[in-house]
Amino acid sequence: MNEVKNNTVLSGVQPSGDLHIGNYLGAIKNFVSMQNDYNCFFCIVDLHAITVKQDPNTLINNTLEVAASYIASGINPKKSVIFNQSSVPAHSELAWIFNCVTRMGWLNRMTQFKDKAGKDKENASSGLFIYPNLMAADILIYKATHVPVGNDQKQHLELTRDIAQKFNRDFNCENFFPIPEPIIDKNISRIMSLKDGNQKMSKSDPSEYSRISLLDESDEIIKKIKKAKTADNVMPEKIEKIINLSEVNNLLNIYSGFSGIEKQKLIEQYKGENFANFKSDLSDIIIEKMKPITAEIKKLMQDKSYLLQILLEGKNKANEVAQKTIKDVYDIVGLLRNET
Ligand code: AQP
Repeated sequence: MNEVKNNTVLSGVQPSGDLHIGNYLGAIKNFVSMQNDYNCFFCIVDLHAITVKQDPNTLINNTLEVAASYIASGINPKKSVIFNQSSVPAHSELAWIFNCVTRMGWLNRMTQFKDKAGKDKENASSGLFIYPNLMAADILIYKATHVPVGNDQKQHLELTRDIAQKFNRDFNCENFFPIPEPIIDKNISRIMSLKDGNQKMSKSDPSEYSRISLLDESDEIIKKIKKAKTADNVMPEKIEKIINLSEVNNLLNIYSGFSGIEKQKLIEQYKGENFANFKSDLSDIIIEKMKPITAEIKKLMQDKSYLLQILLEGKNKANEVAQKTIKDVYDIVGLLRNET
């Protein structure tokens, strides 16, 4: 067996709305390349999604849409395990045990809770507060050794490492849980809203014009890029000037993410011009890369029984590993398993 294939990766996407090019460039595109080097578990984290309000009538459809997006983007269900989190109960069982391991002080330091709960902290669900414990369970139930993380998830992965260490120490089971390593790709940029370069592109942003969805057709992409905010004059000559122009910087990141061309080169190409040509070329490159994926997602969404079959196979494979870990955990913690 290939040496690196001894390592396991877990990552997930929330079915909290239509996926966008931020999810694609920041996560899914890279999942595709990881499947050759790691044993990969790609989860659709529906239990995380319900930490904020979801419409029960659309949640299942969104779950299938994430599965379709994974497959259409190139995740191969024969190589990687694709499943939805709630179908493997051991995630929730381990999360409960981690609720009893994690200290309140650790959770109180999590900045994502503060960002997501905002000023109305008293009204946030308790699920949102303990979300990092479930994320730790998602990772450790498969004894994942590596987790791809963007900046926003770094703190949660550090917490996962703390939980693994404390569990191993408290229960005298050195090395039971591996201490997972982050995979941080410096070439991946956070994709920001097309309307505000200081807000991240997000599924739950109420404005459709803030994001390009993986389901958008060419005319919608052209319209959204045309409307995207830029500086009101011309493309600056130097990269240093771009840093303060967050919207221009974001469009350059998107262009670079899809084309593989370095930002510096793009600036040289368009410097001194107004943004019309740049935007038109940017739309072209997004359309070129996304069109086949969009078409495939739509095709797969017409074949729900195929998607359900993939998720069933994924659930069975995931359950096999997760069941073994949870049984060991029950024994380690001293919980009676009254099984025949
Ligand atoms: N704007 C982004 N740029 C780069 N990467 C992004 N990701 C999300 N938004 C961007 C990455 O996509 C993966 C899945 O994210 P998620 O669905 O678990 O949750 P999220 O980060 O909260 O994504 P959204 O789109 O903003 O959803 P909502 O609005 O529901 O909160 C992660 O790897 C994430 O880093």
